[in-house]
Amino acid sequence: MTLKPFLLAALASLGLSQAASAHFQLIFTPDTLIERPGDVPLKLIFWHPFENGHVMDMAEPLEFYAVHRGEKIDLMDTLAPMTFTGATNAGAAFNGSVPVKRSGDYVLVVVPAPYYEASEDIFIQQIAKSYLNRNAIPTDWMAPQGLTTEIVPLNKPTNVIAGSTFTGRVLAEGAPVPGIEVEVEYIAAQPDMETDTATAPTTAPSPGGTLVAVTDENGQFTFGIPKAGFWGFAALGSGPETDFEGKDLSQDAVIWIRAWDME
Ligand SMILES: [Cu+2]
Repeated sequence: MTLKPFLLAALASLGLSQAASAHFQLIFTPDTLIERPGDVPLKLIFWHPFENGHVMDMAEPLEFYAVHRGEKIDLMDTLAPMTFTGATNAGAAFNGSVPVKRSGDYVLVVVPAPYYEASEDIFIQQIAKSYLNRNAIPTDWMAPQGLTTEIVPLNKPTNVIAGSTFTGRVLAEGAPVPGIEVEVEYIAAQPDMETDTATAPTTAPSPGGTLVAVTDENGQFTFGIPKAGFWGFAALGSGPETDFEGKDLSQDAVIWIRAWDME
């Protein structure tokens, strides 16, 4: 959505939610290359971070874990509810953390509870991954994590150069998903780790609406990364589950990558 604030306010006054599109499940921490071993703080937020838009209420996730050197580290015990405040509203979110001790990749995975979107009368479940790395040693990023649906990166997701491209492969139960829409998002307003609020956006969505790529016959898409920062990709309805509690379910796969400027 690229609605102007006055329009958002008008919609809000009608009691409509603004979760129409470009909503993204975040697993956020500002520093993804971990220099010192220790607990790295994480935030789980269901939000529209490109436009600093509507924050949706998250329920407690079904699963939240990291994978390091093929081993699962359960992170559910680290979760604590918090309220995250964006430009237009505040919503239920979670703080958590991951212990990063050894060199290598830490693949972060959240399987949220399905979220009920009243304006569309559907449930949305965005199964999301993001990536941390310590000491530039690659260990896990190339591997699918065996999720119901997921986007497997074909470029190292912790080190994409702005001006290059990112390619991902959308899988459902391990098989490629052709011809599916992938929405593209930028974290223009980074969450402030101390205050649980959105910082001022550094840019805004382009006027043509949501950025979209479509997967080819191998389930792959490519997007040119124009700018350093956090980019997200959401394959809409890529998962095999299509209903929940008698209503339509959009089971989406989300991946977050980190792009850098060449110095
Ligand atoms: Cu939305």
